[in-house]
Amino acid sequence: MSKKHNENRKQEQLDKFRVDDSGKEMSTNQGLKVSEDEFSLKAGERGPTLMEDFQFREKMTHFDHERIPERIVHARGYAAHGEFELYESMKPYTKADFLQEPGRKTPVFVRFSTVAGSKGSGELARDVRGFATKFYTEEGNYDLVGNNIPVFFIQDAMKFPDLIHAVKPEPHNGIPQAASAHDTFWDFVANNQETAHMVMWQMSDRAIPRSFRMMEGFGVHTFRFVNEEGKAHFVKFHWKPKLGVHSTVWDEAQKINGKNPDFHRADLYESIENGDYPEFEFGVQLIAEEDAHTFDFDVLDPTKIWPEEDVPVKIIGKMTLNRNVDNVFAETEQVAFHPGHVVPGIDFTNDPLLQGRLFSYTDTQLIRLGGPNFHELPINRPVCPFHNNQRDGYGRHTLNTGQVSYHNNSLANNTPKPVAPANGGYQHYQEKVEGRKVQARSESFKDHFTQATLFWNSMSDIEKQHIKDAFSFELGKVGSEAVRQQVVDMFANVNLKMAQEVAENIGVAPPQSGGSDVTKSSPALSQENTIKKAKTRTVAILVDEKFHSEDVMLAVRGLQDKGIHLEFVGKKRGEITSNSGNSINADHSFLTVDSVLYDAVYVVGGEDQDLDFQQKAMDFVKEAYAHYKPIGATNQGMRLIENSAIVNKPGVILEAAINRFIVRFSQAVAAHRFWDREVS
Ligand code: HDD
Repeated sequence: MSKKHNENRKQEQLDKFRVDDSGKEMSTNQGLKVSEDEFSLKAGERGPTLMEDFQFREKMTHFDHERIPERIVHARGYAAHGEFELYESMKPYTKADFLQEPGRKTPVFVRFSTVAGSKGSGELARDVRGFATKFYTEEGNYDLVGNNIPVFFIQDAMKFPDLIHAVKPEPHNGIPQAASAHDTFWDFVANNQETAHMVMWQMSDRAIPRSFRMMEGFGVHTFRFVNEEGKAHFVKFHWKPKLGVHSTVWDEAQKINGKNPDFHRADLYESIENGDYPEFEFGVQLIAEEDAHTFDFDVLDPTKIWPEEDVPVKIIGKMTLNRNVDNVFAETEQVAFHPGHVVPGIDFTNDPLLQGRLFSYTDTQLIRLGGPNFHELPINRPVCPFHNNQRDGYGRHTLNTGQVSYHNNSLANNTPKPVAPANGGYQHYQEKVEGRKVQARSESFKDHFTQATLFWNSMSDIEKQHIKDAFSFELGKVGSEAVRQQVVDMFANVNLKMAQEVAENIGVAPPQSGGSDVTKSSPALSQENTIKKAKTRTVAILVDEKFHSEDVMLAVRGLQDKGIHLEFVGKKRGEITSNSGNSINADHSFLTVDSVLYDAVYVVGGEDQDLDFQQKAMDFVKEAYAHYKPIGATNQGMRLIENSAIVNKPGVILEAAINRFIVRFSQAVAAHRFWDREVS
């Protein structure tokens, strides 16, 4: 399928580096034409390989060095290009150039990731998702390096290595991969109680998203907007997916990891190839600096949200991802994000987690990308010019000409020269700072449970059930009884009944005291209140010999008109013949796909449907039913469902009239899941 090009400045820049090798003559890296690429140079056909075989040495040496260290966190990721368009000027709040004129477009590159797993791990791990955006602005790169959860586990970067050591596979046996369900993670949680709020999110459906396209993104920290007059506002950043926020269920997520560990990247890649460009609106929450002390939390504390009902999210723009990468290593693997990549008008705060990040990200790129010139890699280059006196180092590309590489100088007329703030030079916000040098936690950072309970209170019944199930699963895998006990005792401070129910499931004493008197809730936190659409959902159509051609084609057209993506699944891949003699091509067989890979199932069957089809189709349907997914049937498919226990259950649509079927089934697909089903 042809790629739709996003003709923007970043793409024009990347075009200069794109190379198409197809149809070309083969050569060595020195440009020497190659005549033989299958056999090394030997002393006689059965003799030893010769040292002088430069071609073999070049090929093998390159191969031997083709891996770089994976990211210490967020190793498993996938990325795409796109553009950001501003709806509303932020001029009153920030002088950032890309946020001034409505309609202004800025190229972006976004990398989504899981946190704990290695580069090859399954994508449906119960985990936080990274959501890192590089804006290639005219004033330099601005990186918003966020997550799909708006708070963090810890308050001070000093603890980051401890947190990550605890969640990664345990050092003595390297187990488990991409999972938090083990002793060291929960031991860390119980002994670092500022984790409470984030752990509630991590145990919620947010940690098992349906798609990267259906997650929110958050800058997490409080940042500063600074306007032309030098006035500052505290700001939090939000990405809101136009398709709403949707998740899988845990049993499904675990099975997807086996059936298709690339589920999330494939979903992103294919959506973009199909022209179903993922869209996220960009929102800001703003608090004037002088109002920062009017809240019952410290705005610098990264374990706190600003409830949207108290501080509304102002939507100011939209990001559209419209181009897949050409080369995953060159772009996705080599992209280097950094919260310290800012532009004039955007500044930091004293959030101690953010402050530490400002050190860590450059440091990690030095080992990962092999030296200080990673900004020259095509994906990392700003689209505006850059000049300074930094030179040399591994892999330097630029040929800086001239005699001078220092400042101040007179030989080059004292250039490159610093730029005054009025002309776009970055100037740090002149915050007045005074205090004693201490290693301590601020008193205002010591409430760890109020917002954890706010989150719990905001959940629907089914979301609460999922949280309890998640705790029970995760802690159920913890060997140490003492750790299990400490964790439920800790979470009794969030909700006593929740902790007691979990305790019952994991074989420890239900806590007798605790509880919370927080009654506040924030409806914006519940996924039940999100946008629901059928558009871009995938449906498996189960079809067998002698299916009713006219009805099926009508249904297919109707569902496709609603933006639903359909795939035919049969007993075998290839041709299936209809009752009128024409045929369709099954995209998949029951062997190659599974109901967990689809949003919904539509059973058509066929006049000649045999026992084998009936059994396999019903297995498919039953699993979809157990995961609360919409199920539809027409024609012979109805007979199958009518004879089963799921007939007349919520979200199970049997409808002979195809036009009515299209309406009812597409509404069911939009609903995402039917939680009011009894599932054993
Ligand atoms: Fe981080 C990568 C997000 C705290 C240190 N982080 C990384 C990525 C994301 C985040 C999305 C992947 C970027 C990519 O796709 O290449 N990190 C966060 C958020 C945090 C956070 C939202 C809290 C609000 N991180 C955090 C702390 C530290 C780090 C406190 C260390 C002090 N993070 C890193 C890192 C990584 C990284 C080790 C690994 C690879 C990289 O930077 O480029 O430096």
